[in-house]
Amino acid sequence: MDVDSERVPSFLGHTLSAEEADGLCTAARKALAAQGSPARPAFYEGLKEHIDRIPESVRSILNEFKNSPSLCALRLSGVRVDPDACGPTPLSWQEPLDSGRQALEEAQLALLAAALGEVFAWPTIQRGRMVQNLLPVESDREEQSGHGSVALEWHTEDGFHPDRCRYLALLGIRNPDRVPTTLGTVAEVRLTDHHRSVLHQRRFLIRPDLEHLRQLARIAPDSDMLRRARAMHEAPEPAALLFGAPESPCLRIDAPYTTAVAGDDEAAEALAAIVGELTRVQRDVVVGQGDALLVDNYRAVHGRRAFLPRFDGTDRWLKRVSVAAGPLPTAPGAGARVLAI
Ligand SMILES: O=C(O)CCC(=O)C(=O)O
Ligand SMILES: [Fe+2]
Repeated sequence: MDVDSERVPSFLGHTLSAEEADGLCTAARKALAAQGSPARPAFYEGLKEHIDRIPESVRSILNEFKNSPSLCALRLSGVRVDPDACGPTPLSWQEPLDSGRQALEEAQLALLAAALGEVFAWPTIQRGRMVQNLLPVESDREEQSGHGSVALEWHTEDGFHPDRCRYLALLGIRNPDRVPTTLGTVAEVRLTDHHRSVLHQRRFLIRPDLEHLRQLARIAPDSDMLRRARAMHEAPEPAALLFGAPESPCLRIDAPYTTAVAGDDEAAEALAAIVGELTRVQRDVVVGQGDALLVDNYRAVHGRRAFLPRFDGTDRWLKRVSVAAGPLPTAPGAGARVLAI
């Protein structure tokens, strides 16, 4: 798909004018000077005056997306990204990425994301860094994660968790082979009334993806969080896959980790139907250098095509931020933006 300047019901694309791009970049520069690194939670406290510096025309597109009853993704192209200044693509996310070389790019993404809601992170993903790095890691080639290079099956981000993000924001630093992100939206699936009604009932299990469990076992082996995450894995609470208004429902599903409750054949059939439909309507969106892709994680699932990584510093590299639509579930104060699993 090419969403540039094209208006279809579910997707909106806009290429920033030079003036808009400069305006966003200037706002980000000022935010950086005042708020410190966008990798840290403190950046996002008292950010409103900086969000208000995003050019009015861009803020109005962000608001259109946020308030729309049907849009599931917005791509803003032409964000000022300087891949040379950012440096070579790191070979792993553990590499020290806090040199500030990508701070301006991260701050632009952070401002766009913060215009949609509250930015947060998980302690189990890249040690709670607020802006994560998506890049292929050699030892993770086969993983179903942002570090793999096999096809990443479509999923709701953190679909297993009640506090999953409402929006996912990506920014392309480089993507030389134009490897697409995939998107599918609930608005486009065709289902029978019977399947729809089954999907609205708590007859499905969505288990946490293993990255959370792996990281928790490493960073907090004796924690309540690990016990909770294991319980979510071993005995997940049945959940509905469709929720909200029946005529325009929202969706939560994670293809590799979702099953029907044991013995519920009707639920298994409805699950197969929606999986098939989401695959049918799935489309490719390239997040290239300077493209920001904002995904409504309640309306769309996403994934990534397989690709051949090079591991030579020139690989695909995206930045990612998670956003809650409303107030965060944690009490305000230090640490509130790193949610408990
Ligand atoms: O690499 C991509 O395009 C998407 C990766 C992904 O699923 C994510 O960032 O949550
Ligand atoms: Fe994802």
